[in-house]
Amino acid sequence: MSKTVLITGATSGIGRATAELFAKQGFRLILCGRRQERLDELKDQLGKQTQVLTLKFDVRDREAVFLAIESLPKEFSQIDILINNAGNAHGLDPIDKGSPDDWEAMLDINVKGLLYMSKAVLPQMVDRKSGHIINIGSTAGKEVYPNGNVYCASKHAVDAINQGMRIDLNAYGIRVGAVNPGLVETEFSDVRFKGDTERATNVYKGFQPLKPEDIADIIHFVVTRPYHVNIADLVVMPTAQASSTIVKKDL
Ligand code: NDP
Ligand code: 8X3
Repeated sequence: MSKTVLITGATSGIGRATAELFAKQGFRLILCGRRQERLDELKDQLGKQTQVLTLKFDVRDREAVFLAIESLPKEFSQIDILINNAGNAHGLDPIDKGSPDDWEAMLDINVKGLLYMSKAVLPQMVDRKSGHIINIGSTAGKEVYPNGNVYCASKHAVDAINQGMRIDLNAYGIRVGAVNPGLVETEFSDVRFKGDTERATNVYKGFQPLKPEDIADIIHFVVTRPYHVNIADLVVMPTAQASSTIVKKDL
C-alpha cells in the first residue's frame, strides 16, 4: 500500500517540487496551502499520477488546522509522513527598524504553524507507533546573519523543536528529522521583499543557487531510507555558498 504524505506549503517552491516528485513515485498526497487556484492546478496535474487531496487553510489559524485534519476522508486519514514546509521570511531589516507585523507573521507561520500541524497529526502517529516528520528548517536556523534577526529566530526555533520532537517521540518509534537548506531559488525572496522583483532576483544573481527540485530529491532520499535509518538533521547549501554571508558570486 502506498504511503500518505501531507505537505504544507505545497503551492510553491520546495513544497511544490516535493509534491511533483512524490506524485511520480506513487505516494498518496495531501497538499496544503492558501492559494486555491494553485491547489486546483496541482490536483489536476498530479491527480493523473496518484491520489491527491488538497486542503486550503492558513497554518496560523489553529482551529482551521485541526478542522482540516479532522475532515480527512478515510482513504487519506492515515498520515504516514508529515512534511512541515510552509513558511517564509517577511522583511530583511535591522532589529530597530523591523516591522512587528513581519515578526508576528514569521513566528506565527514558521513556528506556531509548524506546532499546530504537528499537534493535529501526531495523535494518530503515536497511536500507531509509526510515522515520519520532516521539518524544513534553514541555514538561518544554524547561524544568524545581518538583518535576519527574527527569521533566524524562527528557524532556530524549528531546530529546537525538531530536536525536542525527536526526543519526545523516541518512545513511539516515530522518525523526526530536519532538512536545512541554504539559498534556494523559489518565491521566498519575492515574499521576503514584498513583491520587489528586482531585489528578489538579485539574491540569486551571479551564482548557481539550489533549485527546489534539489531539496525535493533530498526529502525523497530521507523518507525512503530503511526504517532503522533516521536522517536527523541535514544541512545543504549551493556549492557557491559557504555560510549565510559568504557566497562566491561572479557579477
Ligand atoms: P515559497 O515562497 O516558494 O513557498 C512557501 C510556501 O509556504 C507556499 O506554498 C505558501 O503557500 C506556504 N505558506 C506560506 N505562508 C503560509 C501560511 N500562513 N499558511 C499556509 N501556507 C503558507 O518558499 P520556499 O519553497 O523557499 O519555502 C519553503 C520552506 O523552505 C519555508 O519554510 C522556508 O523558510 C524554507 N527555506 C527556504 C529557503 C530558500 O532559500 N528558498 C532556504 C531554507 C529554508 P500559500 O501562499 O499558497 O499559502
Ligand atoms: C532561507 C535561506 O539565507 O535567505 O532560509 O535565510 S536565507
